[in-house]
Amino acid sequence: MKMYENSVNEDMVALLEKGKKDGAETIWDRTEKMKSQCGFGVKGLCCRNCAMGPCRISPVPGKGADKGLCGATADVIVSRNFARMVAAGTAAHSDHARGIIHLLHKVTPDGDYTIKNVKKLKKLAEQWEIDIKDKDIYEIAHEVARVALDNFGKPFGEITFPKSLPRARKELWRKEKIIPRAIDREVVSLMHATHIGCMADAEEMLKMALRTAISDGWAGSFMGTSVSDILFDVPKATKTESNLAVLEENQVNIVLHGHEPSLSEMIVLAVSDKELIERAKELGAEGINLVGMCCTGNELSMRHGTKNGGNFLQQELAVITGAVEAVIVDVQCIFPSLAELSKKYHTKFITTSPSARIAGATHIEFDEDTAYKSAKKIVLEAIENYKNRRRENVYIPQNQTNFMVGYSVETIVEHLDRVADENEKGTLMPLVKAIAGGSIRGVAALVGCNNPRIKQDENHIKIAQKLIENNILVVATGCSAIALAKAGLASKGASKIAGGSLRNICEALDIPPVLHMGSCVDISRILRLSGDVANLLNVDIAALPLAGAAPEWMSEKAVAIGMYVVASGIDAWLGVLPQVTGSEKVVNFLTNDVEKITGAKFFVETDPIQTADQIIERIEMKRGNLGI
Ligand code: XCC
Ligand code: SF4
Repeated sequence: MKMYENSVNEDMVALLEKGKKDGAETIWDRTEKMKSQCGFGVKGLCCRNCAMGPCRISPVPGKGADKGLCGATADVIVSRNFARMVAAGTAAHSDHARGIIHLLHKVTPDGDYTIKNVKKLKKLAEQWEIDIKDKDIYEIAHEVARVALDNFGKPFGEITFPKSLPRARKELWRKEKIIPRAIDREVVSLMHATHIGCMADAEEMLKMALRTAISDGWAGSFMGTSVSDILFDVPKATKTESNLAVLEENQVNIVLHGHEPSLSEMIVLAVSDKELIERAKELGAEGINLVGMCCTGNELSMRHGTKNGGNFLQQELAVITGAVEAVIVDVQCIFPSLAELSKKYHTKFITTSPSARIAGATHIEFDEDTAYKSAKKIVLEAIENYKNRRRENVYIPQNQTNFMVGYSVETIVEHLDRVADENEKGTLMPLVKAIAGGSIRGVAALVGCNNPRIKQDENHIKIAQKLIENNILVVATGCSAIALAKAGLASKGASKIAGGSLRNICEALDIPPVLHMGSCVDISRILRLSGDVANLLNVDIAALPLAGAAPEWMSEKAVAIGMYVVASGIDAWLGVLPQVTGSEKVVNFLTNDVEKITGAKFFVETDPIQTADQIIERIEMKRGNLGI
């Protein structure tokens, strides 16, 4: 008997079978081998923050140790462990943002990277009160980058927030002393507080974690998205295809996996390079087929309509097709197992980032200063590998799904313009009216990962279906968005299964009922949407009928996201139990008391239908409170 069911997608199950025959090991094999998990770890009760430990607190009161050697209680240990997850998640998103901003800081008109969206650049400059008069756009760009970089480590004051953040929210954070000062500072302070002999008050620990998480959402991620839009342009609605069937039988297949658009934007150019296409043809291929995966896949689909191979749990399956010449990766969510797995096939596993070197991989460092040349070198490595493909061992699934992608806030506004009154053009007012009038009951964000302990994509799909049936508009990012794309829910045709009033709106606006808004860093687009709607109504975000859910989450980034969502006043549903049940105090804070501070809280629900029902109930409650 298998412990865990693998995927809702039959093609993926077929690939797993193939993998078995090939003697390949996948994440599901490792999940089986892991058997039972550590009972202390599951509850967050194991501390190894110093060398007197590890200390494990007995989950059974009155039996075994009730304190660590230093005297830390279960509450202290659990809250510290959770806080460290928030720090790591914030660090990951924000370091990604820093990379993009550094790029903006050195961009030149004749370099490989240029400014693609001057309007967004100028807007950001104005918001930050940078004097742009008589200045060259590259000069403005460099100044914007400076101010952005200050938000990481400025010594005094608070983070410079975008104007989408409602004033009421900011004041609340100030009052509760959870307003972040600078991103790096919050991460460092939080890590400091978790050191032995520091914070030993669970609630205060979690409040610090909230402050750090806010810096992730409203600064790190927000700036990451804004600056990516400036450098690579604001995404527009585009149609594309998803699932591993997008691999091509007779082309060089390159899977690009990871997170940072600085790499993917150059690879996308390089695969259209005449010289490289020529070389692919010399080797007998019809062309070069670039396929995105996970969040890099989302970034590429958003801006270029690049086909998406799949989400987190498909990275090994892509290799198992036997049709992939190279998996090129940068940072985050990359299985180290790809190094060994790719050796079983002809696939080259190419790492490019100094932050994510993987033993056994081919490392070709991506150099931003010679970006195009560097990308060409990496792509050439894939092309040269085409001749090694073992045709007799190739299996490419046949089922692919069309979906729509590219719903930046700017693009949503463009669609709303179709029904807007003359004086409301260019604003979110039509959306506000649809929500107030009740034809859209609310907006729910589905985000986050896959997790092998859940049948791949099942929770994402079931929740989204039920929500749109009940006239709740779904916005999605990350691996959740890919799950919904593969299930056909991010296509315009999906409005057929939406409730009547939502269907009418989708048809009038020419949008699907599930809006793919990008990568995980692009959750900042959802924050912006929420803040802008709140500002139009002159209320705080917490008053709005909004919800967030991470039904199959696994990463520390997802923990940081959950915390900033709740800190922003939006309830967050988790489909996987976080490692906190060893402390009643921590559980109670996250699922209860935090609401008194931020106006929102966590719900933990593993059943997708129950999750959807709870979301609907809370959204209706918020509508009632608003009197709409
Ligand atoms: Fe990673 Fe962003 Fe999770 Fe997917 S959703 S598994 S974090 S790629 Ni962000
Ligand atoms: Fe044990 Fe305290 Fe050290 Fe943690 S910090 S390992 S609880 S002694």
